[in-house]
Amino acid sequence: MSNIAGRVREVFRGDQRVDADALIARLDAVRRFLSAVDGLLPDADLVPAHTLVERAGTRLALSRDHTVVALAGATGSGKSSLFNALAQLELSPVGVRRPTTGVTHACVWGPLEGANHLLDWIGVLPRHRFVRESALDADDETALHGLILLDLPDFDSVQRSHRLEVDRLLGLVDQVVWVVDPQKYADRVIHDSYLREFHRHREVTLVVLNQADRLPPAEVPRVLDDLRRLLDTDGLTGVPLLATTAIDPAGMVGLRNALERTVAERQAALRRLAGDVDTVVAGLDELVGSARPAGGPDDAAVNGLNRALAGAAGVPAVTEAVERAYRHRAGAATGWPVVRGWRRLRPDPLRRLHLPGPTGDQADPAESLVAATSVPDPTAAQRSALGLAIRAVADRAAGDLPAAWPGAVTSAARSRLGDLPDALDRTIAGTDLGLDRRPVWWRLVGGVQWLVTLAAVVGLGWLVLGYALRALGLPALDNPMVGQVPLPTVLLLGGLLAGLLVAALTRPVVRWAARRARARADQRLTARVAQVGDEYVLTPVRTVLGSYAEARDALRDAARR
Ligand SMILES: Nc1nc2c(ncn2[C@@H]2O[C@H](COP(=O)(O)OP(=O)(O)OP(=O)(O)O)[C@@H](O)[C@H]2O)c(=O)[nH]1
Ligand SMILES: [Mg+2]
Repeated sequence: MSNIAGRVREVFRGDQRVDADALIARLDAVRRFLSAVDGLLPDADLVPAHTLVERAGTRLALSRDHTVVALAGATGSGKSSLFNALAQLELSPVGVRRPTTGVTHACVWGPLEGANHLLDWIGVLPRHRFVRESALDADDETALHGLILLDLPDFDSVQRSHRLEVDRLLGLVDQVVWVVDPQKYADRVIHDSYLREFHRHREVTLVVLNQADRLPPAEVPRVLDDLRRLLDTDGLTGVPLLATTAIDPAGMVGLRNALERTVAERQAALRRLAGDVDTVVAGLDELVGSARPAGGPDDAAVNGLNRALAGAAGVPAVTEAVERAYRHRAGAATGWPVVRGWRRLRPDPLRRLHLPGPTGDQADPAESLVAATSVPDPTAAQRSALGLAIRAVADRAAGDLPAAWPGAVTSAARSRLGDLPDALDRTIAGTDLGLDRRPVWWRLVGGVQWLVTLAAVVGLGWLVLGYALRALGLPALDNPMVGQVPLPTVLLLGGLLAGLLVAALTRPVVRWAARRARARADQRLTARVAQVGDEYVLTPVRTVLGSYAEARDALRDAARR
């Protein structure tokens, strides 16, 4: 058995008082537990806790001045006889035909008005409610004022409806007096199906061996001893055990005194509910256990997730496009002006992915809810890698949580899987890839290229003009000479050669800078994709772990008497 259940004290508390405020705090803790695990644990496992919270709330809101005591037992044990003997009236028919009592009868000591709401809730029909108060014997009965005694049908009945009625009422009453008779006191049904189930309600359990007059007086202590031994085996050590004789007022004194004490203490309802909380907490214990709430998935699992997300988001394709786009744009800015125009005609590799183009125009991440880019869809392998990474995150996060939780953690990790592709796509579209600013050196090199090209054009123009003048028989231009070569020729050839040389020298620099741009983009994209992973996978997982921690704390508070 686990720790929390162990902490619920199993010792018989006898007349230890239950503080109403402490009980309400424990019930609040059960409520907190339920809200923490809502939607995470199977509803079927939570039914007893929900029932407790609802019943306890209602019972405490109804009269606390009344104590509802049920007489329960096998058919013919003498429940109705005891009921009538205590009421000193023939209220519930006693018969020889078995079973006799088919519906619950109630007798209220004191005015009926105050008790009616309680009896409505318990479900005793008005025609089976009786009042034990008359002017003649009012003084004798004051000690029982506030008692609502119920005569239940038989729980071992051939009539299924009787058993259902008994089971329902045993869940609602404040105290149970189990009535057994000398013939059937050792019957397995009463011990296995009922008394054993009540071991957490020992404080509100009383057992009577009725029809004691049918035994030779010397036998009574021996039968009581035998019954006590059976009760010990049932886990009911220490519960009051009395011998009664319904047909003789003297044989009722012990039971009557016990009931008077119960009524005077006004504790039965609280003790009953405290026992209910113990039962519910013990039942929930294995759902929560004592495992420490894990801190979350470890770094290795998170890194694996980020890698898988980056793959599924097409980060490698984008970073490759960034490298090519850098080369493309740098080429267009620094290349030989003669071929620059031709370069510009070729599409920008990032534009092809519908990512920010050469002007650096950023896609607005909130702009659309559908795929924003044309980054290729993840392959089947990437999708399955992502599935495995998410599962690994869930497994590591769940750690050694009790069996009911890993499923909830996995569901949480996968809960937003459907939204991931769009989120990743929007993130990729919204990430500044670092290409929007044109480096100064591009402009410088571009300027030099223009200058040398201009020189070549001037040289060409000069030469063309010289030829034209010569062709028309006009006086030739007086070309200045640079060494042996005329200046226009130097300008033309020098300009062309310088242009090609600058282009050739720039190329390795561009390649190196493009690789850096790719690495920078990779870093940014990976960081943004990790944010998406955090929001869509890790946050839901952490929420479940938080709920586990809350549930565990709440259950610990609920267990505290
Ligand atoms: N001698 C003797 N007979 C008793 C005593 N109590 C009950 N009886 C008799 O036992 C029989 C059954 O009594 P009931 O009170 O009807 O028993 P019950 O437990 O209400 O039975 P169901 O209503 O069928 O569940 C009746 O004939 C009673 O007269 C007792 O203390 N001594
Ligand atoms: Mg009866």
